[in-house]
Amino acid sequence: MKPILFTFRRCPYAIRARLAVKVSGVEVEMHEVSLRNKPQAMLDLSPKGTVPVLALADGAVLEQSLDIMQWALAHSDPEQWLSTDPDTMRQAQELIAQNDGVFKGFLDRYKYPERFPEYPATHYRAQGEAVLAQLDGHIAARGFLNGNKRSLADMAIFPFVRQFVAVDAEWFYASRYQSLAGWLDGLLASPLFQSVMQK
Ligand SMILES: N[C@@H](CCC(=O)N[C@@H](CS)C(=O)NCC(=O)O)C(=O)O
Repeated sequence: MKPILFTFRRCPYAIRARLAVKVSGVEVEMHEVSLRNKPQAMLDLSPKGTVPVLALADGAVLEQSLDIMQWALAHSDPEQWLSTDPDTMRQAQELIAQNDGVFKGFLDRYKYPERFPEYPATHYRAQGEAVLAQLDGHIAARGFLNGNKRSLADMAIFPFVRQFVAVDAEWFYASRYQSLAGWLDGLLASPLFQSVMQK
């Protein structure tokens, strides 16, 4: 029996999991779910009710996108998204923690300012922009977030930058974050991303 990946096409956490699964070549069965009507089979395996969830043949369940990435790359990591250098991996983990923590918070507020009426959307955009500026600096210096080729940090983070940009693409592409824009465009145009977004 193949592992089952419960996923939602547009979810950035699910996208990062699908990217790692795809690059690894591990075969899984994809189950696209409706977040409004989550399948009972998924909730039985993972009551917290978020995607992605990976159900393995031995009964183990992975309920965090980063764990699914690690699981897939442990099977096969043909592009060496994981580095053998501890400093590089630590830096990747810091960037991802910042993304999943503060940046995701700013992203939610910028995307749904009506839910956070204390400030206008531009306030939340400015908060997120500080993170964009940092990422832009890394990419300007190295080519990618954590080195000179795409690796774990890029693949875990760009689905979230994609969402941030989508709120006001005109603003983003007119901004001074041109290294970040080139990085994002390259990853969005990649056959790997295209393949995991197919309907
Ligand atoms: N920490 C989790 C977060 C996953 C998450 O929050 N996914 C969202 C969709 S992008 C979700 O399933 N939310 C539940 C809902 O909308 O009902 C992970 O890394 O997998």
